[in-house]
Amino acid sequence: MGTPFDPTNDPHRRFNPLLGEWVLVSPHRAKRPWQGQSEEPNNEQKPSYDPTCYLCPSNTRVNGEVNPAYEGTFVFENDFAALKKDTEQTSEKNGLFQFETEQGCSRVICFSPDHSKTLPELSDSERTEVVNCWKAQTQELGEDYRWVQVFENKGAMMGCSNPHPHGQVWAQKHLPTDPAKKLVQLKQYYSEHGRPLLVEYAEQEIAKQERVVCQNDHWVVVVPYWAAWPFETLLLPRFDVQSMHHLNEVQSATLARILGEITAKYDNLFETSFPYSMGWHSAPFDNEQHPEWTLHAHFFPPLLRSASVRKFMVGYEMMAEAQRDLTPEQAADRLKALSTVHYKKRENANG
Ligand code: H2U
Repeated sequence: MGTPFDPTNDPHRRFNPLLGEWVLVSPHRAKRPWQGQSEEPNNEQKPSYDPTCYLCPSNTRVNGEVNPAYEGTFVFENDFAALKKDTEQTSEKNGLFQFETEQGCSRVICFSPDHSKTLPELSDSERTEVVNCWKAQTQELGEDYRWVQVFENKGAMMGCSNPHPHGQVWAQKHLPTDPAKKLVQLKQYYSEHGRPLLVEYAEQEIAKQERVVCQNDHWVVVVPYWAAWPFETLLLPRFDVQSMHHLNEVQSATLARILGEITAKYDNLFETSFPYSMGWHSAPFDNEQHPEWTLHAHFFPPLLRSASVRKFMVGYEMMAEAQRDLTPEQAADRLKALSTVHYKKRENANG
């Protein structure tokens, strides 16, 4: 018989009810000595306009098209789109060999004409414009496609090809794999409990305050109990809403505010422009009611110990299941303690 179970020290598995998957938590590993590098704060200042950037206003893109002299957000069809709207509709199943064609579209969303800014460095009203753009894209594409995926890859570490502040939206006829798993899980919870899983989860996290990073009247950011990435967060509404385009003006403004807070905290964690992939899950557009669904966003950041030391999801994670070192509660404590004032603004204010 060993000593009694201590969740801050002993290996255990946590269940992710959104995907029906388990995560291995090995908190004792976070205590292992670290002799790797630690960096100086990154205060690199990019220019507001870069003549070589294909996303800056009035510049020419790879295919020769010229961007307008845009002043707010700007959306264009991806010149290297992963999905096409007029692919022939056909499918085949031949034993183990099965395919179906896919129809869709993919667009690039520039958040701002200012090349030097990222989401946390924009003003609340500029971020509200980004939210309004996400809403309009979701509504428009939801009329033609079952799934609308709004997302942002930030930083070279996440495969982002250009520092100009931008995200993407992809829309497609079929429900992709992860949202399809989520739909099954959320429907099952709703049929058993009569309330949406994520509405109940947000209420319980707010009551516990063990994993809450920041909150306002309408939104809450938590490191989910089942987080896989070291500083993964989940952004949840504190009201019942299924889709991005259903947000009213006030809810959009408070969303812009909390997005500024969580992304500033992220940048402040290692005093670097914090890489992540983030994305929104609105309910599927399939002409059905989705009372089980709650609009939400995931942030999946790769960093673990410093601006360059990342968590690799490799051997065990690829072969078995996700694994993390520090506990979600420890990650939440660190993020919660950080200022919501961006470190670059702080430096400027002091300097
Ligand atoms: P990422 O940085 O997240 O890769 O997004 C940039 C997207 O911009 C990428 O998908 C597109 C790329 O295909 N792009 C254009 O559509 N036109 C260009 O001139 C360059 C890049």
